[in-house]
Amino acid sequence: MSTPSPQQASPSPISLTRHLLEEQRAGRINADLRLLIEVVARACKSISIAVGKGALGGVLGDAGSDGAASINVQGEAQKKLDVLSNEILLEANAWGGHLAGLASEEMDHSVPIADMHSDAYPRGNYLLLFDPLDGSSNIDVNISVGTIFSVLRCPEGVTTPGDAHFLQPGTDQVAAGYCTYGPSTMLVLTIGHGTHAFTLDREIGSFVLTQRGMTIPEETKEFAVNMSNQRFWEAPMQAYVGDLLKGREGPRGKDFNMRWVASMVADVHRILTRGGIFSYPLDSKCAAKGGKLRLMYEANPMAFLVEQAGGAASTGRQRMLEMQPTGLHQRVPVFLGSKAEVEAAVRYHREHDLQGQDAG
Ligand code: AFP
Repeated sequence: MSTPSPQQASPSPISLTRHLLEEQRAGRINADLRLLIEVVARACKSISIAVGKGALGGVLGDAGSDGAASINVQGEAQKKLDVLSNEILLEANAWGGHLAGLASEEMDHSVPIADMHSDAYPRGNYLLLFDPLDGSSNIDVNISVGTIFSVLRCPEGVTTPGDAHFLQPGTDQVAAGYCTYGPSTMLVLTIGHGTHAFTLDREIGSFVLTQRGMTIPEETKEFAVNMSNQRFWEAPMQAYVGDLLKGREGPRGKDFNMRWVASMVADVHRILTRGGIFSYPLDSKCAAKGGKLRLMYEANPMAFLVEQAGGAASTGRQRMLEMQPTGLHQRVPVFLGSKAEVEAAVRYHREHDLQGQDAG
C-alpha cells in the first residue's frame, strides 16, 4: 500500500479553537471574545451530552416538584433540561473573566458577574444573552432543540451592568450563534465575518469546521410558519400566505412547500442550509405582548447569522437588527431567511399599511 504524498493527504480538520485563533490573528476578534466563545461552546457540549442521554439521564419532563409546574419569566412551564442548561451556561461563564454580565430567557433579570458568587471572579467587557434550550417543548418527543446566544459589549465605564445596559440594537452584536442538538450537534457562529458551521466530533469532543461561509439562496419555494394560527394573523400576513398557497396559478407563479419543526433553531438551521423563509408573525393571541419570539435571545442573534449568510431579517415593517429594544424579554414578529422572500413578505405589509393610510 502506498503512502499518500503530502499533496494527496486530506487537509487536517479545522477545530473551532484553531478557527477562532486564526480570526484573532487576522484582527477580527480579541483574545477575550475568542475565549468567551470557547466557553459557550464548551457549555453547549455539556448540554449536548445531557440532551443526548434522553430518558436514561432522568432529565426529561417538567421542572418543579410535588406535581406543581415551574413557570419561567415568560409564563411558560420549564422543562428540567431548561433549568439544567441554564445552570450549565451560568456556571461555565461565571469564572472566565470575559464577561461583565449575563442575561437568560429563563431569568427575570440580568446578573452582573460580581453578584454570581461570593468569592469574586474577574470581570470582563462583554455581555452574554442566551436562550439556554430553545424549542424545549420538543424534548420529550426527541425532536431537535438548541441553545441560542448573543454577545454585546458592556458600555464604556459601566462596572455593574443592569438590564438597561443590555438594551442595544442587534447591529451592536459582536458575536452570535446557536448550537443545535439533533442527529448531530452543530454550532453555527458569526463574529460579523460570515456564518460558519462546526460539527461536534463526539469521539474527540471537539467542534470541527464543516461549512465555511454558509450562504442562503436568495430565492426559495419553502416557507415555515405555524399555519394553525392563520385565522389570528393580521391582514397582510393573510394575504401573503394566501398567495403562497395559490402556487403556480397564483400571483407568485410557483408552488411552495411548507415545513414547521416548532423549534426555531432547527427551522433556521434548515434555512441556512437550503434556503426558505421562517416567520412567526404578529397574531391576535400574542399582539398584546408584541409577538411570540424574543428579540434579544432569538430574533437578533438569528438575524445576525442570517444576514451574514446573505439573507434578510425583518419584523415585517423594520430591519430586525435596527430595532431599539425596550425590554430584556421583549417579543417581536419575525420574518427571516431568503432575501427575496423576506422582501416579498415585507412588501405585503408595506402595501397594506399604505392602503390603510390612504383610506384614513
Ligand atoms: P418552546 O421553547 O416553548 O418550545 O418554544 C419554541 C419557540 O420559541 C420557537 O423555538 C419556535 O419556533 C416557536 O416557539 C414554536 O411556536 P409554536 O408552538 O406556536 O408553533
